[in-house]
Amino acid sequence: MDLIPHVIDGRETESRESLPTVDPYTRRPWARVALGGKDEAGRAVTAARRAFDEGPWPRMGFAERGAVLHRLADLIEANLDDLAMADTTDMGKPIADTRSKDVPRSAANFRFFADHARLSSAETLPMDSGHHAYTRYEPAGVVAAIAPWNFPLMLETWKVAPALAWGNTVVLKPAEQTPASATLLARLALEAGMPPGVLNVVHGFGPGSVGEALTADPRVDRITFTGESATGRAIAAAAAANLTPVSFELGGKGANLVFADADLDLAVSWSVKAIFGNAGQVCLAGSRLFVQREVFDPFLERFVAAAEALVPGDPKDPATQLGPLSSAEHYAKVKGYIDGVPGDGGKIVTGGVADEGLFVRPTVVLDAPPDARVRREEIFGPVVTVTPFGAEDEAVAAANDTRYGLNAMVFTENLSRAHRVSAALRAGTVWTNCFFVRDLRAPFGGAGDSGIGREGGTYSREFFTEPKAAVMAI
Ligand code: TXE
Repeated sequence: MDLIPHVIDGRETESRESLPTVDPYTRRPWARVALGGKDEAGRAVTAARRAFDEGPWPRMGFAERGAVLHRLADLIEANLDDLAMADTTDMGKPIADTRSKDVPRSAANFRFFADHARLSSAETLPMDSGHHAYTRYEPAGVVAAIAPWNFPLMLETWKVAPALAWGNTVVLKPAEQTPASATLLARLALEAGMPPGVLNVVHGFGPGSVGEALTADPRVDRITFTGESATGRAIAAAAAANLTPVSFELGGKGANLVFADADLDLAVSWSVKAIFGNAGQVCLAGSRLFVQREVFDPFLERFVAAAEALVPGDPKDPATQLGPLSSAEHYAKVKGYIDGVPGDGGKIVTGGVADEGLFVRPTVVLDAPPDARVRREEIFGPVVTVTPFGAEDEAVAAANDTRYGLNAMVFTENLSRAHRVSAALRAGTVWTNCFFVRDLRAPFGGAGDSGIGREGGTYSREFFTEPKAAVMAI
């Protein structure tokens, strides 16, 4: 079986131990991954530190660095099949999605941030005192990027691309469940001409291992993390010892408001994608659906029909729309939520765990009271609660009744309502009549338990640089 190595200081490296990485569809190991620990994490930080303190990367011009990042994007596109298959095999995501979304968006991340860094201007401030001040955006240093398993390559590149574009060096720790594409990415980065030590990949676990070692290392200048809110708290505690700045994208419990004046076809089609895409394993999932009473019945009927029509199957088959959940542990967690629905007062109208493998059918829950676990906690599976509402302010209050504040969706044909409700919702992103559409210049992140900080465009620049004020007497 193939071994997926670390990439440290430009070299592929193994560890004494290795771990099988399991294909959740076949439920069999398909490769082994080098299992790093604190030693490997320390060596990777040393390499990244040296590449930053002594190497050419932070000292290159934006155009030269950008050219390497564009070459890397070219190579990602040229290797689309391998990268897509790596993520699909590791986590069970349909190949149609990895081919059309995850991998192309990963290439786009490098292109966007390379160009954004090169074209960014900085302030010049003429002062009444006869001085002027100007801003320099200097790379922060060594970035630890800790990634989750639900969009492996896409979320890794979302962190790595801006960090590299602004001249930092990186140690990337992919999720232990989905290691393969990160090693492929590091190989392609070297092929693109990135100097050794600029992008390092270390495989291993979080607590007590690679993840914890990276977050506690005083030689790390920035920590960017996507994952569970509880993990965010542990990382924040580790980072506090060194006052290392953190950027966190954590859990979500997205509200999706369908008003009676919505285009129902559009609302049904996006609402299905919003909760059942990637088998609901999306922080942005529209897992709390609120539908205005006047259209509740027709909406529900069409929504349930569309959910039941999704094609489950082998994620490697291009026709598959719904893969298995990403791991046996995660399946057990989602099953636990579904099993708890009746006891919490809810009613399952369609779905439930399937008879085979790690599949969960699109699951629609009615009558879940506001305090039911399915309505409060991030399930991270294809499970949605549907609740009727009367007036607009009732919908907004219900949507905002959550610790999370990552995103929300609004379906209405009324322009004033769209603006009003977008303003009233406590969420980092509000989509009207669409879902998952991104402009990489826009802020991305969440309020409350959904995270700390924003990334995207100038927001990424703020995080991955040390802005300096240079003040001149004229
Ligand atoms: O996440 P973790 P898991 C949610 C989702 C899911 C749950 C658990 O609800 O069911 O989180 O998933 C590393 N120091 N989301 O266990 O633990 C870990 O090795 C440093 C939401 O996969 O947060 C992995 O690389 N690192 C979500 C990464 O953190 C640590 C995406 C994520 O793992 C660490 C994924 C530590 N102490 C899951 N502990 C989203 N918001 O998109 C763990 N890690």
